[in-house]
Amino acid sequence: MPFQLQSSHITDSFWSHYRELVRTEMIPYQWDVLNDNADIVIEKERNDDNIPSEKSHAIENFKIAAGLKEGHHYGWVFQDSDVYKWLEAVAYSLSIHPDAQLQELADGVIDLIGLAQEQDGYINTYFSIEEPERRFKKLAESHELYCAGHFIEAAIAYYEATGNEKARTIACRLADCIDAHFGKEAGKIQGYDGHEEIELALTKLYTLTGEQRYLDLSLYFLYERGTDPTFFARQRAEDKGTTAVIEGMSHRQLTYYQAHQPVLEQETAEGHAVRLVYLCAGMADAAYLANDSKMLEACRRLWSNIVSKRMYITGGIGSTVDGEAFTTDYDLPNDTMYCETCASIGLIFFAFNMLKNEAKSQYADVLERALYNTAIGGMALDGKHFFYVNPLEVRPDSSLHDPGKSHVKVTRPAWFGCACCPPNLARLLTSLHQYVYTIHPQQRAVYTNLYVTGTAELKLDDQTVQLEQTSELPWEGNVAFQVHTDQPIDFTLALRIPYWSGEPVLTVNGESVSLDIKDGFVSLNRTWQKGDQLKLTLPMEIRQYSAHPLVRSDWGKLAIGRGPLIFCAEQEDNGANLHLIRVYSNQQATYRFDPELLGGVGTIEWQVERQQVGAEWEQVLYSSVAEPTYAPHTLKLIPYYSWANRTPGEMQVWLNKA
Ligand code: FUB
Ligand code: ZN
Repeated sequence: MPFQLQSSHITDSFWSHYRELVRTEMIPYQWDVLNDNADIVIEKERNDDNIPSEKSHAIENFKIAAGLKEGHHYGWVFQDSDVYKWLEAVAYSLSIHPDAQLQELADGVIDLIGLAQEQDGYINTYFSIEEPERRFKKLAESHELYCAGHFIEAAIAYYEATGNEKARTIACRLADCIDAHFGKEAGKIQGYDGHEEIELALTKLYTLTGEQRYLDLSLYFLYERGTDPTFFARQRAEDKGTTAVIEGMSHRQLTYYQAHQPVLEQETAEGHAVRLVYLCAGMADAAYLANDSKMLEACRRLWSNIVSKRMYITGGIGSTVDGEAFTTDYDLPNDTMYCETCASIGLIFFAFNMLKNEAKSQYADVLERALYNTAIGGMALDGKHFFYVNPLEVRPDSSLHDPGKSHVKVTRPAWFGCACCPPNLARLLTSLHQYVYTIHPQQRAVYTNLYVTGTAELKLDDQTVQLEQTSELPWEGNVAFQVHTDQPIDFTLALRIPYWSGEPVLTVNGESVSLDIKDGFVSLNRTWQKGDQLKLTLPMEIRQYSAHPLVRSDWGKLAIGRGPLIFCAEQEDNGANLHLIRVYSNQQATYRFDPELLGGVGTIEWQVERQQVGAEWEQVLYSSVAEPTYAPHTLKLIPYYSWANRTPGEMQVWLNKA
């Protein structure tokens, strides 16, 4: 019984603004950066002499690999992926907003990549230019399949947006090359890339082409991972290269690569956070496509460990800079954490692929949390400055003087030596329409994951139904739907009741409906008529959140949220030394939308207290006699995503409780 989501469009003012920013600012800006034409300072993501940060050189690398120019590769071994993610963002943007000039430019990039592709389908500018003999010989570091995965994703998006056959052909030839070299069969490499990505790209390629071997190859990589603990070590021992592919990686434990155990046995989220969530996104999609219940169970286990023990309230993940990694349960330091933008984007991919498997609102809740807080917090309001690391607490002086905090930036740099995050944001924002709904055809149900104004076309049997959604999120919780159908039609429209909502109210054609909430969704199974109208009110209250008592960094503190947004205090509004502020949880806070501030944001004001630092502390570091004194203070909070867009200063999400 056909039941498909044919298309989804966003017209929402909050999100259209971001998508326009990508189209008008980020895409042209990033193109300039990739071509070394932007007059910017590229920053190292942390103090580390090995980080190549003079220029991007990413397009130049392709020109050299294609034989159009002479020279050497510059940048990280995975520099190609910056171009691929940009291209993917262009693809989605073209599907929203056709632009012949941009398409011509992107067609040219596809041609260039085609020229850089080797006879057997292989593409990687570093290995093609510098060390062809080392191809696939140092997979722990080489990122060859990671880059391939990013190209495949970009090519699929570009083919779908523009019909460019060449993109699809290059992608299939690349996947075929990988298929020819990896697998269980004798003579093939029995191993996998140190950085997951190819797995989730191959499931997408299978979905596009229907070629079973692409799904099989994805499953091969997933199941092979962690089965032979000697694989990376053997490759390292056999490697004849005289230089490291990436300096300083040889000491990494297998957990860093999620290669310490077969994935079905992994109980906790370990290692490099982006790798883990890309792995999980691939596992969840493969589980869905192959109907693999064991794989799904493994996804559920890892999901549960992340969201119940290792995720920040902002949807950030990765507690340490060392290995950009998870640490242990409840270890969530606010000022030394990593919370890489890409990691939250990967968490969104994981959440969405879980929603394909099972309609449980917890996945959409986390997707929304990561999206509205860490993901968009990863970029400045101008679309041209980015965070790699997203702290929940900063003190500019410490970032400057403490080498252990060199990764915790106080302002967003224009670009990074390792520029994985900025184009990742561009592709996420331009593809956001894909995350709004999921379809469960067996149930004839469409599930609403996100409340975003826009339309969706559903194909039901031979009929097309248009779902028109109007939403006031993230500022107010008023949502409405109108069903446009020529004929009456049966299907289920399921609506998520978010964790942050007060008592929800639902009416259909003005009549109130009792809410039977299952797995966080209310399902309306009925015969829909032309013009049926539905109104959902999700009261947005100011919420005070506490962390699990074992999260030491948050003990005795609370964080404020309203709707999907987490709020924070900035020095600009509250003065320096934010740690001196203490809040009374029984004190009323007030919410107000300020159209003039930071492009228009909700603000929260709260009467609190601030400890005074008097003369008794002059030249005194410790005292057994000084009694703290407090003065009233009006605390002003802004949405976390909008921090660091004014004068650089302190910021704090978790506030001390009185
Ligand atoms: O290794 C490729 C990308 O660079 C990772 O996903 C990011 O964490 C950064 O290390
Ligand atoms: Zn990144």
